Amino acid sequence: MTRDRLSDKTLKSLPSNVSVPAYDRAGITPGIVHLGVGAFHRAHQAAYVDACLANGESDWGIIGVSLRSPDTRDALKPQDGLYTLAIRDSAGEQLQVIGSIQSLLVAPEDPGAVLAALTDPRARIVTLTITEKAYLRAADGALDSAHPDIVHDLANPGSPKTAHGFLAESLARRRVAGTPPFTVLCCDNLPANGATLHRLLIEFAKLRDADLARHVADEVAFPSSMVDRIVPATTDADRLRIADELGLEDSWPVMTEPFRQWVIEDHFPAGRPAWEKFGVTMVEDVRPFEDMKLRLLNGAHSGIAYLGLLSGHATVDRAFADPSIRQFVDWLWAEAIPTLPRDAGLDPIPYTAELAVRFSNTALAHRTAQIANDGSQKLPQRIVASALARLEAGLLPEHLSLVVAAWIAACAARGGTLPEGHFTDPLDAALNDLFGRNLATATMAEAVFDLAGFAKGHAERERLIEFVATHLVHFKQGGPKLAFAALGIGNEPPRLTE
Ligand code: CS2
Repeated sequence: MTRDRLSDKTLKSLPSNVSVPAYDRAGITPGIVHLGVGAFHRAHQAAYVDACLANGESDWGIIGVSLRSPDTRDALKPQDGLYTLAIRDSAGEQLQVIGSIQSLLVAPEDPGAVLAALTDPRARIVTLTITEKAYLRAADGALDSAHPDIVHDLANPGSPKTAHGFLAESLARRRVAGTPPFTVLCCDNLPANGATLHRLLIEFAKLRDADLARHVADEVAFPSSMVDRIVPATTDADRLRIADELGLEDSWPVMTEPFRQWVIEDHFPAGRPAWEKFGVTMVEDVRPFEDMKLRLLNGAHSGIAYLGLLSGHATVDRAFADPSIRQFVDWLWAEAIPTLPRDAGLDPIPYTAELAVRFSNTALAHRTAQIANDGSQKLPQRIVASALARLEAGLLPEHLSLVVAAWIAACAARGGTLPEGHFTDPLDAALNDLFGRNLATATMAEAVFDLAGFAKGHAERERLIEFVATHLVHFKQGGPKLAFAALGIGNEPPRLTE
């Protein structure tokens, strides 16, 4: 059956249980340019902005930019940028059509149009969700200035490919035109994400000209933020179900959970929407929130993903229902919690209790393979940082180090017990090369640490590698069962005899 498409024109035909933008979309002007307009942005920042627009703040419409693929633009353009957000848990599904994305651009097709959007004086904030690997950091954390895309952007400033290239060129043009800089709001899961991007962009600008680097350093604001909402990839079954519920076709609805959180450092010299009216926490220092989220939510997520994959679980809820993995996550949290800053008054106990409920959400079917992607980019801030902090404090990181080993074991299992290409990593070529060399386990662990830059230059690096190598031996000899058993997980409790 062919159905009409969701669009401004068909909005009024939606059933009354679907909420729709409660504002005149034609009256909105673009105030935010978002780089990386994927599902996460559409479930999170775009939904918060939608609430601000409905509250009459009409100058914060979003221009969504894809830095790589045209897929999102192709899906949403015929829908006037509209899409359905499906908020799901065991209680059911609540549908909300989001209207905050006014237009969509595809950078590789027309970098000039992206630069035009970024230099428009009405654009006062640039937000980013481009994933960890798109920040193009070398193993030592500095800008990877030898990366071909960076080399390209330095040689062709008027047609960039990277976020760095777009930000630097548009800030340079705004400066020449006398337009105040926009505020750059990083929304990726990186530690001190604003400060990290600021540092990388200064490094990039220095390679162009020292004056621009000074401008970026002194005059552009980069507040850090912590973003949180679980957003599994949309499936064809989701598309069919949503179309049935809407009575209209939506090419790319987004699935998510009821929970959402956004904590932002309040430093927006060019102005900002009144996000705080809609549940956003504006703070001076995001670090305690960010550490808690990266180490407890994302750290556990990565553990569940790799151990889940190695134990045959395709989704987070199923892996988390596995008693060994469940027990492991509790121990992981117990290891990570003492590494968190204590000065902020945050309480990790109710936080982890809530995480346990979120990870058990069976309506999401969040795939372990989705989270497994890009481990080399994710583990430093999720796992390695807390493991090193424990070692420094004279504490053991037995469970944290198991996640690093599980990542290596899962990477090596692709093409064997896991399908080839089941998940990917920017280091895949080099990792596969290592796995093919039949190295002794300890040598291999060391080589992976070198490759990924884990714990580079840290005094406790060797000790951490020893833990990882020991777990790897267990994975090799007896899979996750033996690795768990060595930690006392999943063993039969001792039987009392009369
Ligand atoms: C996940 C995150 O895919 C992943 O690596 O850990 O995307 C996670 O779902 C979000 O950070 C939750 O806010």
